[in-house]
Amino acid sequence: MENINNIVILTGAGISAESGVATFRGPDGLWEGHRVEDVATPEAFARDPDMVQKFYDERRAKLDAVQPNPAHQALAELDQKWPGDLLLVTQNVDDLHDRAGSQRLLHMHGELRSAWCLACGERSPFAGKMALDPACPKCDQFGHLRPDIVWFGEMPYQMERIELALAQCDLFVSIGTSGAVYPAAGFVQSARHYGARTLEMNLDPSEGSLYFHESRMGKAGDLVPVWVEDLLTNV
Ligand code: BV8
Repeated sequence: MENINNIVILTGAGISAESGVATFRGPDGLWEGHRVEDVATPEAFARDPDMVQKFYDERRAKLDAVQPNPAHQALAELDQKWPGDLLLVTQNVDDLHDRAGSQRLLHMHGELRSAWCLACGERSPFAGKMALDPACPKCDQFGHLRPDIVWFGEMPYQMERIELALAQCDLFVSIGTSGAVYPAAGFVQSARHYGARTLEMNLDPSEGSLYFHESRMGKAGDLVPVWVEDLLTNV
């Protein structure tokens, strides 16, 4: 790929599927047996905080049983070796990119291993069960912690940094996402608007496939290491 300097990579649940993390649009369309609006909205948290806390406590606990896969590892290698600008934007709240070693990484929808205290406003690394109403690691007040997760209707994190990177990238790559949720689903159109080349790697065609210059269908664990090796060969 000729004169590619700045790269933006967007990942979704599909990149963690081979690690055993459930994707969203399961066959029943439910999120692990829950309606999205019952667990991933500020209204749901106000209505039934205990159920929402338990939903995220379960997903947080499952992280201990999963490992980064070759797709996560290949992106971490690219992060270490790519001389140009690179930003890995993930919609995933799991910590598999982090554990694979990716540094130029941004969790636009938050992280399961982080707590947000609504009393002092601080965010802190968090392990364990938030349903037990633990104290805030920063202000020691009890019962004010919420999952540090971007719910529907809430503004994703670091949108300015993402939009700046999209405006300056030569290559936009989307991996393992259905393109169903905005503003992430609109990034490919923004990147194209600024003249970037766009590549999709996904198991199935996504809602945004028509916007990509190239779509490679298959498993991320197979496609991503080959793509990274090819890119680094030409560095
Ligand atoms: C907002 C955290 C104001 C929670 C999440 C415009 C049009 C229509 C609607 C909207 C719009 N703008 C805003 C909206 C509303 C809403 C939205 O998009 N609704 C949808 C449902 C229509 N968006 C919002 O509310 C957003 N906030 O808009 O604020 C604003 C306005 C302007 C600018 C900024 C802000 C906030 C959305 C974030 C919600 N939180 N996650 C949690 O995790 O519990 S979203 C969550 O769902 C994920 O993070 C992800 O974003 C999405 C799931 O999608 P995917 O990750 O793609 O997963 P999915 O299962 O769908 O697909 C998996 C794919 O992988 C499939 O394609 C499959 O083929 C593939 N695959 C499977 N296995 C593999 C594989 N690929 C490769 N290899 C494999 N092995």
